[in-house]
Amino acid sequence: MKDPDGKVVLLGDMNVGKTSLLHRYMERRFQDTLSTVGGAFYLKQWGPYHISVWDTAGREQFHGLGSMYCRGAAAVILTYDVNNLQSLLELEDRFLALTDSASADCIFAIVGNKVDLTDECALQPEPEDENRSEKPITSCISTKVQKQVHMDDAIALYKKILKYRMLDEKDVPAAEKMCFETSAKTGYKVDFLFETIFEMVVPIILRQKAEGPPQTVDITNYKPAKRTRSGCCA
Ligand SMILES: Nc1nc2c(ncn2[C@@H]2O[C@H](COP(=O)(O)OP(=O)(O)O)[C@@H](O)[C@H]2O)c(=O)[nH]1
Ligand SMILES: [Mg+2]
Repeated sequence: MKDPDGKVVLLGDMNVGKTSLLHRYMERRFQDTLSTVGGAFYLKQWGPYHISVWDTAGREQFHGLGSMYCRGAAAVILTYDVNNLQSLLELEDRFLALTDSASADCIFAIVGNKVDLTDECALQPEPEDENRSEKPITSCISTKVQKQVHMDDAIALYKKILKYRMLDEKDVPAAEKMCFETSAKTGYKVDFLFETIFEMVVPIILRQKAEGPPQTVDITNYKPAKRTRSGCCA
């Protein structure tokens, strides 16, 4: 298998819909019961590049695996459930620190999923032919359950992330562009989310390639030094 050129990681609490979002995008469907076994990834061909998109199980921090998943990541998708305020708070409290190992120029997206439960307009997937990237964020009138988390809360979190990463607002994509509301169930804005991220990841891949492989130790061909009789290494 070809090595991926870049890496995107989905992080967020259990049950926010990470696996469903990825499944919707890659498999084009929604399945009510999907289990996440450890961390799984899909390989997405994007132009000439292969981008690995990692799903995580949501409890990685307890096993110290979260930062491993994020190592070298070109983009991190922080996912919450729009009907669960706690799931947004957890992103800052538990998941943000896991992104320390991501690429220095890693881009961040904040995604509020399950918007089909609150917004009438999210009951339909987006029409295919729309010029999606030109569309401003519009919030539609809720006729259903009252949303617990609003776009403003996500935008505030995005600004905290910039502070945490010591980034200047003028050097990164605008908060309004990087906060999304999706429904894995109906497909609402799911393609838009992933395609926006993949577009943004390409320049990071190019930069990573130009700089060469990261400074890591390759242990696949490592042979331990032979021990001499005296116990010293040869
Ligand atoms: N209504 C609705 N339910 C969703 C949506 N996305 C996921 N779910 C449901 O939420 C639960 C958790 O989804 P899952 O993808 O396993 O979440 P994960 O733990 O973050 O991977 C499942 O019962 C899904 O069917 C969505 O967009 N809308
Ligand atoms: Mg999952």
